[in-house]
Amino acid sequence: MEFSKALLLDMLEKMVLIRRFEEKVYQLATRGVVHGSVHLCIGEEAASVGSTMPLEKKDYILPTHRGHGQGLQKGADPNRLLAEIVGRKEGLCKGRVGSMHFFDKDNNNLGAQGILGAQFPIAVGVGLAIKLKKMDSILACYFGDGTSNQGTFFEALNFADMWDLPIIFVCINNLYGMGTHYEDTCNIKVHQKAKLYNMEVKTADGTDVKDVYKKMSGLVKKVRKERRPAMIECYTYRFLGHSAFDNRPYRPKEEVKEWKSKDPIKRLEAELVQQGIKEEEIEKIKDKIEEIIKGSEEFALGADFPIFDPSMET
Ligand SMILES: Cc1ncc(C[n+]2csc(CCOP(=O)(O)OP(=O)(O)O)c2C)c(N)n1
Ligand SMILES: [Mg+2]
Repeated sequence: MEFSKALLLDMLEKMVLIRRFEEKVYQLATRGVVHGSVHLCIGEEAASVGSTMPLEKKDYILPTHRGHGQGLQKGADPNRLLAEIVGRKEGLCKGRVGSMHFFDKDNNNLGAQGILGAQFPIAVGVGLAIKLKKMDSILACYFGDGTSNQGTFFEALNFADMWDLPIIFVCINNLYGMGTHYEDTCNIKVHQKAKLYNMEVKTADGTDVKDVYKKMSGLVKKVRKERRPAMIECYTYRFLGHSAFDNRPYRPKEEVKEWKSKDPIKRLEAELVQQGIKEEEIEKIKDKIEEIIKGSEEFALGADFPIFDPSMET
């Protein structure tokens, strides 16, 4: 697959947007401005962008509880997403649900679940609805490595296979479920579980946006045409803790060092420079994102809380 300069720069811009957005959320969370739990995807940007970019607007996603990146890439307005995370009425869901449960109707983002594995029966329902309505859309159902141990995963794989549902199961494998390494929970690799259910399965280097994009694009094309399920497992790493307030003592320093050396943004930047793209061009992208994040912070923190909105009183 050929990657044009324009596409690579677009991928970089999207990844930098997610990184800077998440850093802002982290800063606001540590200042006590974000209420409730918040799960950040810093380090996982290539997996979010590479897997969501090949989808079209008409396609649906069910993101994970760590889903800001997937939501932004599916088209969420950063101003309204940040406003939602800080609980303001200008937020995507009027400030009523916050970080973990936001949905974005305009971009066919059906929202994340706080109960791990609850997205799987929903995915079967959405996939069946797409099929019965004879729509051309497909669904990307995101989940983490830890979530693949839930019984609902196997039920959904079975229904998707039996009923020929157009679902791509997208595993964001960041090695850990909270503080527990995946290998301490299961001897079977996540994608091998899906193989049992007769579907096309791919694995991708989740720190390489091009690899994820290429493999996901192939699956999107196939699932859209053949109306059968598929799965992709993206190997990646979250640089921060499980939630904004986890100091991650359970992770060996060497492991962290190794994965940070594969930082997906630095990796793409290095490749772009090698291809002759000037550093100033990359800096221009970063400056643009800086302005967007500054604007989002002003927008979100300047908005009202829903409780002060008289129109919402009963
Ligand atoms: C049914 C259920 N059990 C436990 C939890 C608590 N919990 C929240 S996130 C999480 C770990 C999820 O790990 P994984 O699926 O790998 O996703 P990641 O957090 O790594 O992105 C756990 C155990 C929950 N929300 N729901
Ligand atoms: Mg995980």
